[in-house]
Amino acid sequence: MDNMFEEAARIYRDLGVDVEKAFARLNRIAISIHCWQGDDVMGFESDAGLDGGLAVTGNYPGRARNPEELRRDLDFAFTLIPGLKRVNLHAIYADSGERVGRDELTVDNFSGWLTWAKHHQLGLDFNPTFFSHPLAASGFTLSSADRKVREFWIRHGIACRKIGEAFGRELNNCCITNFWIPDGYKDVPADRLAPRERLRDALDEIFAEAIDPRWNRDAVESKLFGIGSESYVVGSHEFYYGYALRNRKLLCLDSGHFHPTESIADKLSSTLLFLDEILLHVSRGVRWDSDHVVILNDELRAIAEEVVRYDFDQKVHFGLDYFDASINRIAAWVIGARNLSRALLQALLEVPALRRAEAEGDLTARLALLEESRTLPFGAVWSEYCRRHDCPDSIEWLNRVRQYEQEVLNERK
Ligand code: RNT
Ligand code: ZN
Repeated sequence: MDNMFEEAARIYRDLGVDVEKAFARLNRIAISIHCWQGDDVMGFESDAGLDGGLAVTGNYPGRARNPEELRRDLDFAFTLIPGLKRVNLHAIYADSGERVGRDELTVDNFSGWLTWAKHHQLGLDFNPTFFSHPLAASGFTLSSADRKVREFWIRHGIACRKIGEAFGRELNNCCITNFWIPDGYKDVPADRLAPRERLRDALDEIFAEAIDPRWNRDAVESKLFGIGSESYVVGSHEFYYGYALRNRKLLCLDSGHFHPTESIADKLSSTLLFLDEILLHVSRGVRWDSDHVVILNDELRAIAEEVVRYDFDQKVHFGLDYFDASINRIAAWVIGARNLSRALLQALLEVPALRRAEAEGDLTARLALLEESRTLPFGAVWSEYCRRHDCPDSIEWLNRVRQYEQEVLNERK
């Protein structure tokens, strides 16, 4: 412990904040790291490009090309990210067993990941992949008017829940299986209802079998629009909020999937009055892109504050979801994950006087305290948290990434 930390802890203590308690609580909040930042959402299934309205721009060298490289990169990134981590996989990252169609995947196709996760004591989360596939080329999957197409994707959804269940059971750590589909229209639809009815019915089929919630829980993710689905997205927010409520699913809120000034932080205190749990895809929208690397901005801080203030730690699951190929991909993981962790720690250090002022109706003091607390010695506390997790406590981490880039990434030609 250095003097700066001790002094900082004293300053917080005088304001009624227990730094050790904040550390202990942060240690229990897991961040699910999205494997797809490591390879530009390519997966290992085929060389076909990414679609579904998702686009990764940039051609920074060193993309992971196979499971071994991806896991090695994750292993390395994890040494630079303090705190509890999980790993979020997509169905296109199958790494073992016989090559089968997506509708026939089983946990055997993920045994490499499972062995790795066991070895590192990591929880796994999962996602069916409803894009980058010939049967998604029409732009419609679960809501397709073509029964054959729909049924293929229903089988895929069912297969993925079983994989999630097996992950949960094998790792003794509940897997969250998240459903996002790209379905929508570029231009003004003449029928908004029928695709939504088909999607509802398809989801009902996928979720028909009850799975022990100790091992797998399902989440559904909405989106406002995508590239090529600017006018209409079947799985809108209202659609999935309604679906999740009625069917007791997790609602997945992606911070890039709403109107630019709309905050998902504000949605937690409403939706969690009625839903049991929420999955967050922590991301950053910039104009038409929903997936920029997460920075420590007001939105991120607000999300963390809302979770921490009402003790939603067990009800809200944190996952990252962004992809950037214009900078070092490992640095992108590290920057986003450290920022989420930082935002959580900041929220945990909120001075109690802030809420007290509001409760007493002193809105002047509320604003004054809010602004004064921005310059409290947070940096020293964050550094200490990193040190306790054997992580670099400063920009030093970037030197390690540079070295890894030279020794490992630049060899991938
Ligand atoms: C797409 C959704 C979805 C994907 C991942 C790859 O807009 O955010 O979560 O980013 O499944
Ligand atoms: Zn998402």
